[in-house]
Amino acid sequence: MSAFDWSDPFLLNAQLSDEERMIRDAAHDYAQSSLVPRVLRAYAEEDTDRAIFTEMGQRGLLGATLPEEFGGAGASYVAYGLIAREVERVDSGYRSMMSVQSSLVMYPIHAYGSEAQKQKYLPKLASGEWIGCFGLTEPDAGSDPGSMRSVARKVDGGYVLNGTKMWISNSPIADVFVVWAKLDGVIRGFVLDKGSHGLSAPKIHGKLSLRASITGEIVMDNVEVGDDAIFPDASGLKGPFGCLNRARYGIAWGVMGAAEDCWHRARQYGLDRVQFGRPLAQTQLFQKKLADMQTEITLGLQAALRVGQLFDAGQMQPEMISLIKRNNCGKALDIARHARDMHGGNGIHEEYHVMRHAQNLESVNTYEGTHDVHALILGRAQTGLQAFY
Ligand code: TGC
Ligand code: FAD
Repeated sequence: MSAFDWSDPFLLNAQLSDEERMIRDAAHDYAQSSLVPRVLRAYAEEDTDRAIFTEMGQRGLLGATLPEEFGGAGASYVAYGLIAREVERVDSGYRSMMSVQSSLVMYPIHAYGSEAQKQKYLPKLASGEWIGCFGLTEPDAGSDPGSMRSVARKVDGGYVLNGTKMWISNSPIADVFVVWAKLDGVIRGFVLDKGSHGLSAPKIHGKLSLRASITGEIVMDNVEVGDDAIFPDASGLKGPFGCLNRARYGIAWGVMGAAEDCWHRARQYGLDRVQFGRPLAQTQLFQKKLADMQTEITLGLQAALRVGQLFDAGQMQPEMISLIKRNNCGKALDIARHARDMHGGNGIHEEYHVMRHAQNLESVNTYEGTHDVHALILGRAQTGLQAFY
């Protein structure tokens, strides 16, 4: 029997298939060799490098679960989660870029799009040549997307769209815009091309979180599109929610990667830093914090793996994803804040990375359904009573 592995207590690695381990290792190597050297400057200067999309595309990290005929890798949902974990181990913003492209843009085009839409968009999104964004949230419709004001109006040969989307990852550099708007009162999905008359995507400045990932608005001012821009197979809120299920699932894995980075850094710092004549890691309080981190990360990863396996077996239910998205984000944020504290003054410096993770995780705890909104989803599921309004 092998010795206890403090960094993998429940032998997660042994529960993966060879292919999943291979994809995980490819993502790990890419993230460590190409993203780590960039992240401090990108975060400090709020600079999103477009080349990251093509690099990820070359390595099969975009739309990995989609079939190979559309540029995907035909990978399992477990493998997709492992990619998110490795990318977010470096920075949540980089995982954001990857997961918006994969789950919120490529997935709906594949699941709800026409054959022509799939042929036109998916290969270029898979290669990273084109960048996508997903517009659901509006200035007055965040947790309650059903109250959106964006509208589509049917005209001869197409549609005219009006409305404003807010807090949209990737939008200022996007080539492809998946947007949701009401057509005769029913939410429908549209795919718009950059450069369409009346379509703009101003950057949101001044973010103190997710600074390596660009965020903007989407402004639609009488944008005219053809009949071929609507998704034929999505109607109602379950269209966007189908995409969110996938992105939220990836986040549950991703935040555990960020948390692991904080945990490992806190452990090493405690071993290296001597106060009162002994390493900080030799104090009871420090060890208790490390034990809490190890416990929550081990449980969170095991839960994400279980939901991934159910996803791959066709048995995923959205409430399972609410449970792990909520729990893993909350735990990761707590771990990052503790890791910052355990680094003392050094913890506020960029070179120690933990404060950047903590700042990022504030956003991740909020987007894709806030911590409390997922509590209400789970509360509704077990009481049959909806408490949103
Ligand atoms: P509700 O009555 O619950 O549902 C309306 C219709 O949708 C169906 N549905 C789902 N379908 C599939 N998967 C799910 N998870 C689903 N949840 C609901 C439902 O069955 C129903 O279908 P039908 O046929 O009966 O019409 O709708 P509600 O308006 O009461 O919803 C309430 C609530 C709070 C659950 C929901 O609105 C919610 O989840 N709010 C959070 C909003 C959110 O997550 N926004 C995310 C925006 S995208 C983003 O943040 C990207 S960040 C990306 C990054 O950078 O990584
Ligand atoms: P609100 O809904 O106004 O919530 C504010 C507070 O009220 C929260 O604490 C919430 O939990 C609480 N609250 C809300 N309703 C209730 C209730 N019924 N009961 C109790 N408490 C409640 N959206 C996209 O569409 N695409 C994107 O790519 C995207 N990227 C994002 C990137 C970043 C960096 C950020 C910060 C956000 C992004 N979002 C995106 C938007 C994100 O999904 C929303 O911010 C999120 O859904 C919350 O909506 P809100 O900000 O309007 O907050």
